[in-house]
Amino acid sequence: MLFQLIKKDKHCAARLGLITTSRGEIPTPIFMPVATHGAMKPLTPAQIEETGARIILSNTYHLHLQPGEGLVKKAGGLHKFMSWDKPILTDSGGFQVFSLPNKRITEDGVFFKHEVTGEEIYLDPASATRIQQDLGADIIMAFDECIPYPCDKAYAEQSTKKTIRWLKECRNAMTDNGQALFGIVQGSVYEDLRAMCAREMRKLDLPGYAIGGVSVGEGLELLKKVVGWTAPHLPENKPRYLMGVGLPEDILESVERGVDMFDCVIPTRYARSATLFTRRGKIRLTNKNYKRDFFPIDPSCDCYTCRHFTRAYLHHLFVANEVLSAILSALHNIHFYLTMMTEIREAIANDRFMEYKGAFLGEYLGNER
Ligand code: PRF
Ligand code: ZN
Repeated sequence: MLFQLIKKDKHCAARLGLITTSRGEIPTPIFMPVATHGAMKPLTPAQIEETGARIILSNTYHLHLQPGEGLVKKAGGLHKFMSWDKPILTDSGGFQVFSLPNKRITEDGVFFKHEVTGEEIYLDPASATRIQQDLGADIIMAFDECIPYPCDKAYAEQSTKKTIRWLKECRNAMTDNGQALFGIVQGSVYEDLRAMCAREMRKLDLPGYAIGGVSVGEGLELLKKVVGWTAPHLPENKPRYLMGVGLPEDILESVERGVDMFDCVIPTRYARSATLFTRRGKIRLTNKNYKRDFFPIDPSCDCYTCRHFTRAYLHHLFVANEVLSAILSALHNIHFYLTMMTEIREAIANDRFMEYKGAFLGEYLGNER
């Protein structure tokens, strides 16, 4: 994996870049749709491609529990198993395991119970890395502790030091087969811990770095601060990935502060509950106002859904509980996110990111406020 920093916007820290992998190129800033179990509820890989997705995210935790990395490896790796030949990034399980109610965290790893069988399972830096190698991901995330919010400084400090130590164990567990390991900066909402963690991790000279432990209930103002404290300490010539973020406004604020990669379940999850993104804000399609609305979801959108269907038809599909409601809505929402990312890249190329952000948010939030 290779990252080229193409240019920086003259008026903020936004960056235009290009990631090159053996499975294709990824222009940055980029949004990665989420296929947790190796499937993007409810789209086929052909439909995912049609949204313009260049890279998707999948999860170690879920695939380890079901069907198990051994089976995926036997099937020829995750790309072949799910029939997606573009890049895949896998998250390490560090986030999923730490959000479970019954877990036991030690200095070396985490014990937890299988959701269905109740069997005790253990994950640590070495096993999380090996699982991701077996899955065959192009980008592998380090096993970290995602610190909950709020968190006192003493806990945050010892946890962050452990995550740094775990990163070294992940790197030592890597065998060379062309996969790229990204470190994950933690440090909760403490500026000095974020800086310390970033400085320690960059010494390892990894192919990329993530900012973890955000979007855990701290709110947009703190998220902006944490990104602003962390990004400047990361190497300029490596991609920066903000994990699990977020809403369009979160992404715009973070691009402005120098983030290159994002992932979030929001576009697909919202699609299933009838919430669709438009340039003028979110709309809730089950609302009876849409029963006789014969306009597309977003008249300015050129996705398959908007080219062929009306709000009234989607309203009907949701009321009738048809599977097609989720498909058409997910196609539109992911297309909405990826179109925003394309426009972000064009804006940075022309040193106009701040104008773009202002215009986008003016229109988008204007109707929600
Ligand atoms: N660590 C990992 N995955 C994550 C996070 C993290 O901190 C987050 C936090 N928003 C989302 N996904 N490994
Ligand atoms: Zn559309």
